[in-house]
Amino acid sequence: MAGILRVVLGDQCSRGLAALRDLDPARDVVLLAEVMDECTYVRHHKQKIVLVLSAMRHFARALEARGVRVDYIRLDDPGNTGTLAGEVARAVARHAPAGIVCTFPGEFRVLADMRGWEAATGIPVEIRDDDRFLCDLGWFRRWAQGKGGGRKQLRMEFFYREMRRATGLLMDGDSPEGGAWNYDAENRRRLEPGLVPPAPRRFPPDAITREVMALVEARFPGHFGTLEEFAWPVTAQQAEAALADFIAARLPRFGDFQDAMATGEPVLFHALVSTSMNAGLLSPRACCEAAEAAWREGRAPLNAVEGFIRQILGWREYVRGVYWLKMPDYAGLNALEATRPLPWSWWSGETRMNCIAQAVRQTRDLAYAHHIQRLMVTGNFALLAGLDPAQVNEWYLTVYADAYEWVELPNTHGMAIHADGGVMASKPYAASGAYINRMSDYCRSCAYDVKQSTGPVACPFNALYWDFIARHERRFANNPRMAMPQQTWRKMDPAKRQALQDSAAAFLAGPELNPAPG
Ligand code: FAD
Ligand code: DLZ
Ligand code: SF4
Repeated sequence: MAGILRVVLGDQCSRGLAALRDLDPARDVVLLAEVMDECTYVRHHKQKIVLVLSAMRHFARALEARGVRVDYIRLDDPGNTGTLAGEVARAVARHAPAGIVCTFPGEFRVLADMRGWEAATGIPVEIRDDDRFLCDLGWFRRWAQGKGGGRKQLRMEFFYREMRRATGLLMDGDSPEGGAWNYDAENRRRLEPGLVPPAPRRFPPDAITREVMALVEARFPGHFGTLEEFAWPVTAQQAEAALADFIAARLPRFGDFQDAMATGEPVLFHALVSTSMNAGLLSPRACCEAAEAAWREGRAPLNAVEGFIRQILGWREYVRGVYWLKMPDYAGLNALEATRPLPWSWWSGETRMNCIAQAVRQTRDLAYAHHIQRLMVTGNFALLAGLDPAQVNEWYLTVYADAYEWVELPNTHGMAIHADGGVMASKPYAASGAYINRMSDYCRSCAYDVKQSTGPVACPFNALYWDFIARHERRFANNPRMAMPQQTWRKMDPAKRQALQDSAAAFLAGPELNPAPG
């Protein structure tokens, strides 16, 4: 062939992918390989495997329809080596290319593998920057280092403002539209009774997806999750339709109810675009531009549009920057010395804590939970109960259809459980049951009483919260953002403090924390 072998990974199903640019259809071959290693490096939720393999199969078809030669390896093809490196080596033997071109991957593990391909095959390997993101990693590194040679703490809010300036999104010259950078203060409403969020558009499985579903049920029967409700976009066209549905139906109220949680409402006014963006089916810029256009045309208010753009232009880019800046050491940090094993209820959904049960069951059925469920329900519980960061990270990487390490790890390890000691957030997002009660209706049908702090029926979050403050008193002594709860704790009656710590200890030793079934 003596053309180029262009390797495309499962989360790189993007028409404008760097590795596909300058493709010569007469000489080049695109390799897409379904491999066991990528399906099992964590025991992914069944919906995530279906989503990725189906997206790959659809993408291959779309390339072929444009006259591109695709070498597509199916999971059950005879001779499949089960690894990306193995499939690249086999493809080199088949096609004898002059070179290999690929795109910077989303996980450190895969980058390390890719860097070995040249030595393994004897063919030059070019790893191109992944320019599907709005922030270049080199730019982020320079920003993080700071102009004066070292910023003490990275802060998303400052990064976000730079990104607004750099992209011109929601800008009026040099100033932010509306006069403020951030309208979060307006975005904290609880779902009002009688307000029913519009049902999001679903994308029922076509023949290709159904074939992958059968494969996944047969090959990964023990993986977490169900497939019955699979309705994720698996093509760029579907992903664009999902975005359009969000912009028209849910964006106008996205801001108001961004932090709300409600029984039987897994999506509320959220966008459901992370799976598509992360798999490469939808561009982050297109999401931001569609939201901005809705505001300019009077179809959505500024607090909603700014909030949505901040999540993508700010948080999504920021966590990727932090991941590549801090890896590989980042994953091993355990600043709060947490060691407790993950409770079995995080797999079974069988717990008397209604908020956790809601989050886990919907995660099992949809491979989705929205941000506040991930952060303030399961994340907060993991933080307060001192769950082992490695197990918590693996759980989040396993159970969500949008989970790839570059985005999952900083959110879990940093934002939710503070295992990174404050790289991502200046204080831990620790909260008692009162927060969950304020933002949801979960407590109304819970076996525990959110108003009680001690005793067997007290909401576990309450005693755990104070126990967390007490346990880490010394660590956060100089953190001004933790001064208030620490003062309250110190001023508390010693008998009350003891009762709270006894309650927390009893709960932590009880059946809810059982790490095994039964
Ligand atoms: P919306 O709420 O509608 O937000 C719009 C978009 O903004 C999202 O699609 C997403 O691309 C982006 N976004 C919002 N918040 C974040 C954030 N903190 N980091 C990165 N992007 C963000 N997101 C993932 O894509 N993959 C993950 O594996 C993941 N793991 C998480 C783990 C924890 C503990 C927490 C607290 C958050 C995690 N997030 C993750 C971020 C966020 O929860 C999801 O992006 C969001 O819930 C996806 O649903 P949506 O598309 O409906 O988002
Ligand atoms: C997530 C995933 C899965 C389940 N399967 C494959 C696969 O069979 N082949 C492939 O190329 N990619 C797959 N992926 C996506 C990769 O895991 C992803 O590219 C890396 O985690 C880097 O983000
Ligand atoms: Fe969760 Fe506590 Fe409310 Fe129950 S009472 S739903 S455990 S916050």
